[in-house]
Amino acid sequence: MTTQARDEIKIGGLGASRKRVEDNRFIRGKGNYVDDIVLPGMLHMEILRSPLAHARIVSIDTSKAWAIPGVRLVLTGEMMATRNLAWMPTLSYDTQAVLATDKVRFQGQEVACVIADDPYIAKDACEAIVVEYEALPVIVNPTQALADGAPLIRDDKENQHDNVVFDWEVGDRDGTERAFAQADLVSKLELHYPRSHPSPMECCGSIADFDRSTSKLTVYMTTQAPHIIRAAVALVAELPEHMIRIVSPDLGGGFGNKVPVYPGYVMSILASILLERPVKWIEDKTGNLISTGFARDIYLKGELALRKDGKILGVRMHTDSDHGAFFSDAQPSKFKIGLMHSAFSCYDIPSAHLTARGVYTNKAPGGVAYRCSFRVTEAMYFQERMVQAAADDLGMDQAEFRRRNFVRDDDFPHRTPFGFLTDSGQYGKCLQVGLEAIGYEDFLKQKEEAKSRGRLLGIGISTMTEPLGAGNSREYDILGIKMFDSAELRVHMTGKAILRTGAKTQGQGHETTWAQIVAHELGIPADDIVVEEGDTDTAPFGMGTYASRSTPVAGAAVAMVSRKVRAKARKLAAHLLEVSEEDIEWELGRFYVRSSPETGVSIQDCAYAAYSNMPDGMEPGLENVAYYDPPNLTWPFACYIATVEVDPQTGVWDVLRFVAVDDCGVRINPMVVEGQIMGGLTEAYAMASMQFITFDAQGNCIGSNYMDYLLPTAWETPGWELHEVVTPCPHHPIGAKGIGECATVGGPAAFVNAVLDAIKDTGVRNIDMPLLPDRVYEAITQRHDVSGAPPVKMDDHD
Ligand code: MCN
Ligand code: CUN
Repeated sequence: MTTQARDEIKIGGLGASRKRVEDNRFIRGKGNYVDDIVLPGMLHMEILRSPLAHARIVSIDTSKAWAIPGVRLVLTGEMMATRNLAWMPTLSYDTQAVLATDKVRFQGQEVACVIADDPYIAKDACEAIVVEYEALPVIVNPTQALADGAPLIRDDKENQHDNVVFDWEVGDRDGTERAFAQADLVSKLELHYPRSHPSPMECCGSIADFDRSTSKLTVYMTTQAPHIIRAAVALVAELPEHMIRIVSPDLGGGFGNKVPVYPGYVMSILASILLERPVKWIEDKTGNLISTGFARDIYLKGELALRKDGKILGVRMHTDSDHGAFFSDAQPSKFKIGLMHSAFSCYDIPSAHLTARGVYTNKAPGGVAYRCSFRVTEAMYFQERMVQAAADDLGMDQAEFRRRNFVRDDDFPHRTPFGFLTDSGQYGKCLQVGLEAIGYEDFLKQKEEAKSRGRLLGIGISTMTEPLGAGNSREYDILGIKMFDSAELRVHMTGKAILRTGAKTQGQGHETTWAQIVAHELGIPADDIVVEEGDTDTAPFGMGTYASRSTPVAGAAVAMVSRKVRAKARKLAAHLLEVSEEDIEWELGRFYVRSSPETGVSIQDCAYAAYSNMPDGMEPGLENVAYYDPPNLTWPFACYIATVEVDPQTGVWDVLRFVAVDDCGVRINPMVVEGQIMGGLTEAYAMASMQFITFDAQGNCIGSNYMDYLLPTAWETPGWELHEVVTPCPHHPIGAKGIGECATVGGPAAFVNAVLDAIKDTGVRNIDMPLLPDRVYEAITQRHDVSGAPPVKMDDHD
């Protein structure tokens, strides 16, 4: 029989490198970002921030600000307190000041805000506010935070008598101890993963619009999780949930920065309620860089118990994480240090133990994810740095060492040393593809040969599997709200459709790729499907987009809702073809009679029938909604290999080649996936080579602008050579795994391992990121490890 099925690639289905439909408006300058939205009668809000990192507020005099013509409202912490809004809950069961009342606890903290007729008046009025501070001793790292007699940062909290946020542990302490007792060799490493900032091009902002006549509050805002915000506003501000509409329009990147709830959002909402006018707040770049969503800033200590033949017997890890003044990590409730314990998941290790301690410091709240599924970036960096150090300590080839310890292809499902369940992968194959692509053996020869002429070449490998796609509602929740997601599909009479999900694209291309899943399931051309996300009045409930959870969770819901619609279409087809449903077969885009394959109807015919010719008793219309609770996380795998040359005279290093082998299961849109990988690798390169955000001893943030905090441009970014392996996810309806963060997670270790490999003869075990030339030069010439821990090169570490 000749099939009449639609050609899947032609209709933009699974596997089509369809051009991104959202780019039609972006490249024409027709995007609709929060700052593009102008409402009648709109006022503007600006924030006054603290210049000091730790100080008692003696007084705030706002009289001069009020006197400026055009000023409508000046808010201080004291006024917020009368509404019980001076403090707000964080996503990690802590509290965070909306506007400071008693003390300021980091430089850049919100102290007051002004709402005025235009942003310039508001800014001038902020400068007219006089705040008297009494400076307090400042804490900028865990050592200082934990020292005897350290000043108490969170004296606002009852029962908080030190600067410890949490003490947490996971794994098998006794079993791990036994493993270490049996070891031939113990390999140790200590390092600091520096603070970094997601720094999307678009900063944060909101427009709150409270309408007294309808009691409806509409907020346009930069958020990756609009439904969570709606729930937070309902619960914290005690407004009725059905009267709150959160709209997240086009986002100019998120990268994790737009997950938390920021004081600016809250203040614009209160101001709009008080003034009954729309109030717009748009953060500037420095405000964004010094006060919002930092990531990392964690000290890691690790040990691997090794057998002479290269087998890893056990792993021990300790982390000290710097959370800044408020513990506002966005992460599943159960896990204090995110999914740090996903470390070593791709290796077959009998036992592992992790202790984690979090501390408060006088820095902006840190620890939100930046392109990492809750601390996974730190976990994998640490893992791959330790693996390389261990291979060196054993005198074993680093590729061979990994191969010996990988979980084997036939060993799934596999329980990881910390208790996760991984379900699929071809780790050895990915590594092999990578080694062949880079020409491993040849490079090793070339390296030896170069060495004889005084040139330093190095090769660094990073292999990892990471948990993407929270959740499964049994184990994952945020503030008690279970982690699942949803999709709603409405097929119109002519076979065109609209799809809405609970996720929210920030640049990942959901408008393009979700339509491809529907095309795959229903045979409706992707161009006939419009995708909408981010409006809580229309989108079904979802937990939003982060942790690369959209494809694993919302994407699965898209497949499932399409299948529900197909099931109904089948009934319509049976009716149209006048046969019973059991006699009907499906091929892409078409139902036909099994005994007579030429006799069939298209999905579009069924759609029309749903509105014009449904069988007696059938509910009209062709639409449905699906809520999807994934059985497990998805576990993509990646192998990244960098080759570098280090200049011993200057410490400058160049990337010679970079090979990436990614296995994210079935790829919905290969071009979009490659875009995700290239962008992620560029961010990885930035962290490894140049990005530097730190604090001096007074808590001044160094890196508060793009002159100090560097973003790589096309000029300095290496070329990426991409390869793929496909191991379908066994539980995802279309076999896809997440990809959005893999390259940022796995990339940094490849660069750092390569530079350390190049200077291996110095005996240096670690240089902290970023590997600035002066640090590399210091390592080469002084032959010691180089720490980048802030405050850098100051003698106040004690
Ligand atoms: N995709 C695919 N096939 C797969 C997996 C994914 O075609 N097997 C496609 C998806 O359809 C989607 C994109 O790749 O269009 C990313 O999918 P996914 O891995 O599900 O990640 P999310 O959509 O959940 O995006 C979140 C992730 C995170 S957490 C950060 S941080 C990040 C990232 O995506 N922020 C980004 N990539 C970003 N890319 C841009 N441009 N901007 C950001 O802010
Ligand atoms: Cu981890 S940053 Mo992304 O999860 O939004």
